[in-house]
Amino acid sequence: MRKFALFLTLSLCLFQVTQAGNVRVRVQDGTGRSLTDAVVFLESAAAKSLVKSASGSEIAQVGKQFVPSVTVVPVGSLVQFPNRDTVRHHVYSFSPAKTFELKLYTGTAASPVFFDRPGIVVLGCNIHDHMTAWVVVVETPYYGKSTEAGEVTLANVAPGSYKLRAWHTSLPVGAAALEQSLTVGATDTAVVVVDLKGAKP
Ligand SMILES: [Cu+2]
Repeated sequence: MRKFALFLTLSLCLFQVTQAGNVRVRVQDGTGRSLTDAVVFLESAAAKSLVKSASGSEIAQVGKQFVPSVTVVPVGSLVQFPNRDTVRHHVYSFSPAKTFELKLYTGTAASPVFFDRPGIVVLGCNIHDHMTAWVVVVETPYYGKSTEAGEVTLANVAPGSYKLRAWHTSLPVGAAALEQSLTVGATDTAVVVVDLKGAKP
């Protein structure tokens, strides 16, 4: 009986390991230069049903800057906006995906902001015009942000057909994430180069 149970467990592990692929993406501009902090994600109906909200993200205000400047969260996530400066900030967004404001405050804002719709949310500060940051809200568990080398690895992706989408802050204001189709196999690693024409490193 015990042997049987062990066998079952092992088979299940094996099943999980083999039924997922990895997607390695390199994001570059139209001339081949790497794009850092590009947001890359995979969309499909199946991916949408696997979304799990997250609550660990924060966008701090440090030295009159938002840190980090680009955040990607799954839909339904809460984000904290702690102020680590001694000056006050007034964080706001007029974006359709999330309109909100956190009035003049120092220290940790009273409550986190709930990002309940997919899209690109542009943040500003009413007091410091130069402060800007972005929250990309995605309907998928498969997402990431590119490194300095322009690389993102999306691990353990269920096999299937997806829309691979990519977005960078240097795209024209209001631009949606670019998309291309991608099929992910059960065990392989897909290597994709995304050319974000019009973006700048
Ligand atoms: Cu400010």
